[in-house]
Amino acid sequence: MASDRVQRLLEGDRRSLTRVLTWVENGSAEGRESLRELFPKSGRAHVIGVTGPTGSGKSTLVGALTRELRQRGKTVGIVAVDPTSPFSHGAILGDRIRMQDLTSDPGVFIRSMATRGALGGLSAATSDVVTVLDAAGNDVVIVETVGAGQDEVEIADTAHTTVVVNIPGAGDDMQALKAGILEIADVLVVNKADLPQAEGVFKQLHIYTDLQRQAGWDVPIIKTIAHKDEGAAELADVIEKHREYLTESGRLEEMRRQRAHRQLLTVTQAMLLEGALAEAGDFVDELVEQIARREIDPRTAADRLIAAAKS
Ligand SMILES: Nc1nc2c(ncn2[C@@H]2O[C@H](COP(=O)(O)OP(=O)(O)O)[C@@H](O)[C@H]2O)c(=O)[nH]1
Ligand SMILES: [Mg+2]
Repeated sequence: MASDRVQRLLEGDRRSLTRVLTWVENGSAEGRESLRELFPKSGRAHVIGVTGPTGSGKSTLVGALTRELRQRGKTVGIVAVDPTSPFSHGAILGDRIRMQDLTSDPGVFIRSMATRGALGGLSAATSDVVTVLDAAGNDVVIVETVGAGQDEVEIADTAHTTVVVNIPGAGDDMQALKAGILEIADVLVVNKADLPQAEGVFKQLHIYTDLQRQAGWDVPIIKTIAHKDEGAAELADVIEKHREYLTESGRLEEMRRQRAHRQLLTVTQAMLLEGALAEAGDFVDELVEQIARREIDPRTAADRLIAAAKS
């Protein structure tokens, strides 16, 4: 039963948390039921998105940040939406050893997400997983996404604080800028600051942020050496400052309402579509044929599909 599991999850049972997350990721009936019960208990966690190119050290940095937050007494949930994440597999030995102190810590919960199969797309599934980890009582939820395509922009819709990780010497220092992901950054990180070209990236990012000032918040640029935990404390400090800024400026409230609005519309859209398709059967194929043959326009076809669902 979903509610028994939810009850145990709320009491801190990790196996129940794992089970509920699987339900939620699969979009099952138990998952929906659990989310209904858990949603009112969510909204306390500070959600941090960490994005940037593959290999920039996001997972390593998330590990370093988590260790720092643990020292500050915070509990941490981690969602890795990166199939190559050392949180799931493929870690080189050194990384794996460093991950172990996290995986054995009862104040840390790590979830790797499958990148396929979720109804409503990955971002919807991610935001549900965040809701569950939040309701489970984690003070902070960190979401790691690969900087490829839409994911990193969508993560900015789920996170309160978006951290964009840059690295020196990736062929083109301003790769990230081109991909447009600097625009979503609340905090910029130059990781691998032990490499000689780091200073150049740092300077370029300063020029960029001088041009792109956000009202009320100056995007800080932090140098880190993630595999040595260097810069993690400074990163935790600016994230905390950003959280304070969001709260005090009223931005957080505004964000909550914008997101509630977006969630309502997204879910309504998905449900209407589901409803329209549930009864339609071959009628969909028929309409597709008619549109393809230019016998009817898509809007008329949609009208008929909706009418058929209602009757
Ligand atoms: N030199 C150097 N290597 C790093 C640093 N941070 C991470 N790495 C290494 O970069 C590689 C990719 O790291 P990973 O965290 O998996 O990157 P992700 O793909 O962005 O999650 C690993 O071998 C890390 O050990 C750093 O600050 N300096
Ligand atoms: Mg990773």
